[in-house]
Amino acid sequence: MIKTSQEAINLEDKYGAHNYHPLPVVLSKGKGIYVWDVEGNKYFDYLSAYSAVNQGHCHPKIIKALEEQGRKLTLTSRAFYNDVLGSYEKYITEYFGYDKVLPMNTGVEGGETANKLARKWGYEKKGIEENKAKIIFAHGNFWGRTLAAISTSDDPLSYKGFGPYMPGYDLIPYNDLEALEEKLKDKNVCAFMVEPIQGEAGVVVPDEGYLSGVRKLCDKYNVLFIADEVQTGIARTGKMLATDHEDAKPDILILGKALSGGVLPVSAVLADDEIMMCIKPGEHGSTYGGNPLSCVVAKAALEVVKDENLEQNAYEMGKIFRERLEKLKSKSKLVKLIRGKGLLNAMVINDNEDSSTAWDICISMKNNGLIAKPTHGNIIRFAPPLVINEEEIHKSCDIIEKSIVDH
Ligand code: IF1
Repeated sequence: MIKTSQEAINLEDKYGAHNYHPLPVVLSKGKGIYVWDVEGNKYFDYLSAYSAVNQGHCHPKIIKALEEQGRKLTLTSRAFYNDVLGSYEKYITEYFGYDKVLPMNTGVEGGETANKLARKWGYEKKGIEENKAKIIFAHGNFWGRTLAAISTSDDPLSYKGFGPYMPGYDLIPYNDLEALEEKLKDKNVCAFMVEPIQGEAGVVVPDEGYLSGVRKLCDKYNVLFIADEVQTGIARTGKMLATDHEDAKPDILILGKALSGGVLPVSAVLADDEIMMCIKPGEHGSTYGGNPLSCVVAKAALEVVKDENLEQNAYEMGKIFRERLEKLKSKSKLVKLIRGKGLLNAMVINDNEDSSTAWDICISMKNNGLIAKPTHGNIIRFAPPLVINEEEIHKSCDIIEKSIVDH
């Protein structure tokens, strides 16, 4: 049994690969918007496991689904039918308005699945010559850690030392419709895959009209619009999907993270038959994808989002949160910029990506009872669970303010 935080840190340090550099806090309990460390200190969780815990930690309805199904049947593989997959598929396709869903586990597998679907569609429907299909991405994209995902990355931290890279990808600037149109003229392009708000890049919000512009250009050139809503989806930005803010329904929608409310790795790729039926039995899959446990958990997690009106709450609380941070910005020289939508927000601290200021502020915030994570050395992401209320927003903003003003 772990008795102190230091004990747990020492174990991870000695026996775990050093592929992360966590904030020095060891969590042992979570409920709603709060987490507790081994010593019993309570924190506002302003990371929400990178937006996986939109419904709040250990949501009773989701945990109930987990427990009940866990006693009944957890995994069959897709070699056999199971009695919950079909009703989950009906539920999620109606929920998001697509003909079909392909269930996977992690977000990056969702991205891989979308890439494979787009290539297959490119060959079968668009008539691209075998092995010539291209998929366009934006600079600053992040969609996971597999070899395909790092092959589209322009962040050396992600790709350097892991080559050779997957061919068939091309990059353009984010938020640039002209550059996109130039690329889409190439007949070998089958898809443009993009995050509606770039998460890892530091919560980069494109101009209004960008997403609907992407939709129009993809229509014009017969190219699939793939939206990576792994981080932005499921009410995080104040709409069910970030693409719902505009007239920009993607051809292929990728969901992950909060699809299970932080309980299990559950991802999903949604598309209409014209695209989804391009993949035939045996051509794609996963041992755990579509397992009964994940299906009931995901259904419960989606129900919670509707039952508790998390879209509306994220929208309203996000507004109050940004107003508070804007006030703080006018008081503090450290804060350069506040940006975001709904409850996916970021604060840019200074212009120096190599500085330790954001890290130091995160340490102060932790000491004052709120945990968040710096990204790129000079940006702090703020993404609490969407069940947060107004009083709690103000309390947590007091902590953020104190930590920055004291700095
Ligand atoms: C890590 C950031 C978040 C994602 C989008 C797909 C995936 C992700 C838009 C892949 C994953 C992660 C993974 C996590 C850090 C993280 C992250 F810091 F890099 F920027 F969320 F904000 N599409 N995002 O953001 O999903 O396979 O991980 O389930 O440490 O890699 P996954």
